[in-house]
Parts: sequence; structure tokens; C-alpha cells
Amino acid sequence: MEEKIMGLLKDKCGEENYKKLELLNNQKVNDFITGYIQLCNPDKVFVRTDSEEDASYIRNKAIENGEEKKLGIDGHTVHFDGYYDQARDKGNTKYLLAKGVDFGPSIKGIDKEAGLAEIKDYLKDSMGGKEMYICFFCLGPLDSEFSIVCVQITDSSYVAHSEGILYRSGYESFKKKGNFDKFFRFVHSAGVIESGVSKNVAQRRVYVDLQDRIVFSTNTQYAGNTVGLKKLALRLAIYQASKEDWLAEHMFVMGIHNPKGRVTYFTGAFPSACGKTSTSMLPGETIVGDDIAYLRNKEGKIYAVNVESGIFGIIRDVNPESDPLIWEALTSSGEVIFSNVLVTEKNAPSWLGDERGIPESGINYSGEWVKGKKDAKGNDITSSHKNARYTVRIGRLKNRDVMADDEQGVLVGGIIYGGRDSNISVPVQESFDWKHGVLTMGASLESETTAATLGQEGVRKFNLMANLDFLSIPLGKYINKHLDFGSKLTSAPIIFAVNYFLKNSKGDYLTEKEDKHVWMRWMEERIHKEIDAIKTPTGFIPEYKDLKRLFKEVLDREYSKEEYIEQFTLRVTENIAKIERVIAEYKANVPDSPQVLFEVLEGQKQGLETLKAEYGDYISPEVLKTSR
Ligand code: SPV
Ligand code: MN
Repeated sequence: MEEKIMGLLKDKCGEENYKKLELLNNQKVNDFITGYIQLCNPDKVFVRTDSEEDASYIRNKAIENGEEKKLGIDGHTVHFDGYYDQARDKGNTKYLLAKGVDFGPSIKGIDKEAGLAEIKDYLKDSMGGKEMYICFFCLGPLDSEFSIVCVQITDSSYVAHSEGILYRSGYESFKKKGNFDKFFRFVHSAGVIESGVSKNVAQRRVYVDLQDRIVFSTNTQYAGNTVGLKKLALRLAIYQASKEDWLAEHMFVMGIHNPKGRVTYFTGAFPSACGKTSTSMLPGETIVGDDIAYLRNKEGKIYAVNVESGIFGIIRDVNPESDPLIWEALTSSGEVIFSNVLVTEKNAPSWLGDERGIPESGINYSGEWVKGKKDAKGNDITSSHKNARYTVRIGRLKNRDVMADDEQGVLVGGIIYGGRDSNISVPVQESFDWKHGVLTMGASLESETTAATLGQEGVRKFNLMANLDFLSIPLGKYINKHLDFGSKLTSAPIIFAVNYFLKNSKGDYLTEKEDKHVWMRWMEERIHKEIDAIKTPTGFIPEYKDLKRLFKEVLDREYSKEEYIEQFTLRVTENIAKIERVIAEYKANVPDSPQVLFEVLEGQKQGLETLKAEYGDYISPEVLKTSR
């Protein structure tokens, strides 16, 4: 290393931290770090190895510098993001694109030179008076073909602490690899901090450089914008996967345990806040991961791993009845970061739907809070934010799957797509084959927006494979990649679609929260070819007798024929309208749409129209059963 550079590193890091870098013996790591020390100009630098001592240093820093506060229960802390910094900022998340490169209208880009200049301007001297944390992590299990190692630079001890819970430590992996250069890099600065939160949110930016595998994030604290290994890395991974032969998906991975003794693994893609975590946490089943999965073809079958080792979950509605296992982790001693909940006078967290009642007052993301408090626009400020979260290690959960860290991954039997859909799709259905599933379930996914991203809630939006927010390749290319991936399998998983949000015409939900367990068990039996199903134009749907048996077995509930008919009535007009919307979306916004997408969707529409001519707008599953 150049002597001047080495001097700077030594000076900022101190002997001990410098030594940690020296041991890595990696030129690219050193260049990366020194470059951003020069730019961001921190007072000092801490290097996180895989040791418990280093993890605890960061935990303590988060308390010392006020990014987190201790709560009543041992190991519990709370962190607040700014009032306007409570969710992912899709509008300001952009790809740095070389001149002439365009990913189509659905993916935001910015001229690379201009974007780099802007973000570097925000990063310049942004760490004055602060400490820089340099952290090494690994996406996916350690030492496996799925592993991608990463370096995170951040001036936020909360971000570094969260990553220590959410990811596997990767310092030793770097050490083993020596002087290599293929790793992901993240640079984050919360910017100027005022009253504990990022002051300049108007300059909040997340800029992604796919070629250089680096993501920059400034003037924000919310984990979805700052924790590099989460959605920022997912964007880099999708791009890398597209060049290689695997998939990076917004999916849980979980095991369903059939009473006969077998375990069948599922992956499931759902937009944020649409039941992904609660599905992966079903009582009696086991979790591998709740948010991001990498999928690979091994000998013609799909194997999946959890990219993460923790959960950054929505806390709203977590209560002892609906989520007993999370509830236990959140109410007993052990490491948990609560974010944007209300802190009561007893120094306990309180959140919407925790069934303990909303306190009269406390501290929340708006500061001192009392019931009825309104914001500058006169809107009610809820006690806890709707997108308030908890961060916990999966190892803390009793339902952690024994294969959760297996470097081979788990064999995938089923893939599920789900969205927030109040009036179209039945609660569960099975595709006819891989292509049909990819195109009519994954590629046609729509969902009503939630508090997980900034902007209006409840607006129905197209969300390709629940991964649209993170796509870093043109949409048509991404769909083709899935089709191609499937065509190389000799034993493809079965693709299903679920809808937990179906309502009747009065606006009441037609299913209960726990019913998803029955749908999962039905899918599991279908994968093992144990039961029949009814063929409809949109897919195979369950027979009443199987659901009746499963409701009794899984939930000890009588399931009536009336419920079944209401839930599984084919809503023909709504389905046709959806197909038309999806086709229009692709025609307008996806210049590289594969032709086969239109063929399959048009075919499905035809099937629906034929049936409609004979049976009308709403067709009972009893009729469908005998109609062909
Ligand atoms: C999501 O919004 O999909 C999440 C949380 O999983 S975030 O980190 O914001 O992406
Ligand atoms: Mn997510």
C-alpha cells in the first residue's frame, strides 16, 4: 500500500483495527475503505470481525450515541427513524446507468456520472464527528455455492447492529478468500443527525451501481434504505443471478410438516406486508427464512437458501394468538431491536394490534406522543407506526428449521405467489405447469399497496413476482430468465397462488388469518399427488371434501360448504378484467415482454369467456367440478 494511504488508514483505525484489515490481505478492500475514509472523513474507524467482542462493541455504541435506547427487558432496544423516513423510498432509489442504457419505464435510472457526483457530494465529509463502522458479512450460508460476501461501510451503529442480527458474519470468509475482488459493497451515511434522526431527508438517495457492485445510501436511517445486505444487495444479486444460472427472489423459505412424517419445503413471494412472514411462521411448521431466497438448479431440482439469518418483521398485529412464536421472542430476554414502536412510561414497547390496548401517551417516532396527536397536515399520528418493525435472529425462534444454515439449501417442492387482492382470486390455486405458473401467477401478480413503502396505501398495483421494487434487469428479461430456469429442471416444483385478502361484496374478509395453514397443507398434499383437484380456467382449486378434512385436522374447525362456495366461486369478470389490465401493463411499460406471456394470458382469457357464456359472472366450484 502507498505509504500516505497506509498512514491515513492507521491514523483513523488505530493499531487494533488496522491489524484486522491487514490480516485480510485484500487490496480491493483496502482501496475501497481508504477511498471512503478520505471522502466521508470520519473521526475514527471501527472494523467488525466475526467476534462476539466486536458485535458487542457495536451494540454498546448504539446505546452510547443514542441511536438505540434500552428497554425494560434485557437485550431489548428501541430505535426511531425520522417522521418522514419510515419506509422504503422507491422514488429516490435509482440505478446508475451508463449513457444509452435503459431498463424500461418500470425501473428508475439516473445517468451514472451525474448520480455518482450527486451522491459523492452528499457523502463528502458526512462522517465528521462520527465513527465509521466497517463490517464484513455473508449473504447465504457460509462457504457454500450460494454465498456472496459483502463489505458494509456505515456511520450508523444501528445499521451495523441490525446487520449483525440479520446476516451471517463474513470476516473469516474474506480472510479465507485472500486477495479477491468479487464482493458486494455498501456505503451508507445517515448524514447530519438532528434530534437523533437524519436531518436532510430531502437528500435521501439510494443509488445502485450494478457494474461495480456497490450501493450508496444517504440521509436516511430506515433499514429498508440503509441495511445494505437487505434490499440493496437483492438488487445486486438479481443482476448477478441474471448473468449466471440462478434466481434471487423476494421469498420466504419454510418447511411444512405433514403428520405422516415428511417435510416439504416451500418458497413464497409476496409483496411487503402481505403475509410473507406470518406464513413462514405458521405454528407447528419450521422457518428457514422470511424475506429473501437464492434458488439454484442442482441436478434438475431447485434448492433454496435463506440469504439472511434474522427477521426484520412488521410488528403490527403480532399478538400471542396469531403469532405465538414471535410473541415469545419479543417478550422474553434476548437481543431484539424494536423500531418505530411506541415506548410506554414503563419503558416497554407497544404496537398496533398487540392486544394490550393503546396507551394514553409515550414516546414514538414523532417524539412525545399523546392519544389524538396530529401531524402538521392534521392527520392522526398512530401510537406505533404501521410499518414499525422488530429485528431478531432466527436462532432465537423455536421453529427454526434444522436446515436453516445448510450450505446445500433445501429441496423446494412448491413455489407460492401471493398478493393483497380483495376481489379477484380464490384463496388458493395450483398452476397447470411451470410456464403457466410463472406467467399467470408470478408475472401477473397485482397487490394493493401497504405502509412498507412511502406513498398512498390500498392502491392496486402490478408487482411482478413481488420483486418489482428490486428488479435490476429489464422485466421481460427477468421473466424469460424464469422460463429458462424452469425449462432446465427435470423435476420442477409446483407453482401455486394464494390470496389471504379476498372479501365479499360487503367488504368483509372471507377467510381468517390462520386459514393459510390449511392452504399450505392442501398444497403439500397436492405436491405428493395424494388428492384430486378441480380444473378451472385459472388453475386447479381444492375439492370441498379435502378442505373440510384439513380444516378439522389443522384448525379443529368445521368448514361449511357455504364458506367453501363463497371463497372458491370463480369471479369470471374480475379475472378477465385483471388479465386485460396485466396485458395492458406489459404492452405499455415492458418493451421486451415475451410473446408467450400474451399467448398464455389470452388463452386464459378465452377459457374464462367461454365459461362465462355458459355459466355467467360467478361460477360456483360445484358447477366447475361438473362442467368438464
Ligand atoms: C420489505 O419491505 O419488503 C421488507 C422490509 O422486507 S425492507 O427492509 O424495508 O425491505
Ligand atoms: Mn421484504
